[in-house]
Amino acid sequence: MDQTRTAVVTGASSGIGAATARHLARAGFHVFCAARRTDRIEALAAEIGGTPVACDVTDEQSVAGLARAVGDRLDLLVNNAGGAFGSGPVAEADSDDWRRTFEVNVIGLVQVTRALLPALLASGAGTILNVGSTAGRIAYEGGASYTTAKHGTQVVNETLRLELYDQPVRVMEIAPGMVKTEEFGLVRFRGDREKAEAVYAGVAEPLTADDVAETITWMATRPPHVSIDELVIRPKAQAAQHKVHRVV
Ligand code: 8X3
Repeated sequence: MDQTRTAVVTGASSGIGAATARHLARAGFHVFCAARRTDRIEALAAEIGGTPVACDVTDEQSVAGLARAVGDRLDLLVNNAGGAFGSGPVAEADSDDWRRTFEVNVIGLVQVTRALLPALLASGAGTILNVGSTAGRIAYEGGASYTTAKHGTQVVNETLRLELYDQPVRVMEIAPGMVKTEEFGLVRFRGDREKAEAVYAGVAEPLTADDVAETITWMATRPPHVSIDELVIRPKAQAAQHKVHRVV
């Protein structure tokens, strides 16, 4: 019997997702690298000996294709696909931005979880690891579509843990704070690099995607009876969302 542990990482084309795929592969997992951008996941999968799967988590048919590619058994699902779209105040809420943010951070996560749950159960000791955010713990100005959606991610996480309490699948969440990745800020600020960079201005060491990926891998490799229910990870410079040590 093939004992290689398998993992699915959504949003594997960049940032935390790509770094997590690399770290999990190093830890011995065969990783299904799922994302929309096929060129990126093909290159990543070739690099780590994984399997690329073109998948848009917001599209049910596409998610069904991911479940088919994975097959009957899966050890670990990292629901990483997410993002913030737009940064306007509630008074100027762009409904399309809000829908898009909910689609990927909440509905997409639910769709992937639902589709892969049978395979996770079949493993006998499955893990669902959702990538939330400190934005799912607090509110801040100009971020409500994202903070609201990430609160949703956190509630899905808690609900799943209750619903699966007697099943062989544990449910965990990592909630990162300030992580500097190539795309997150650019997407949020619609390509405005200056605004995206300003978030990290003067912060000596924001977290990197590797910092988060290494922690995800640690969480996922605890013995099956251990559940790291929620883990908040921030750079030391970010004592709280609004309290960031900057040297300018
Ligand atoms: C991203 C963290 O601080 O931009 O998930 O809300 S923050």
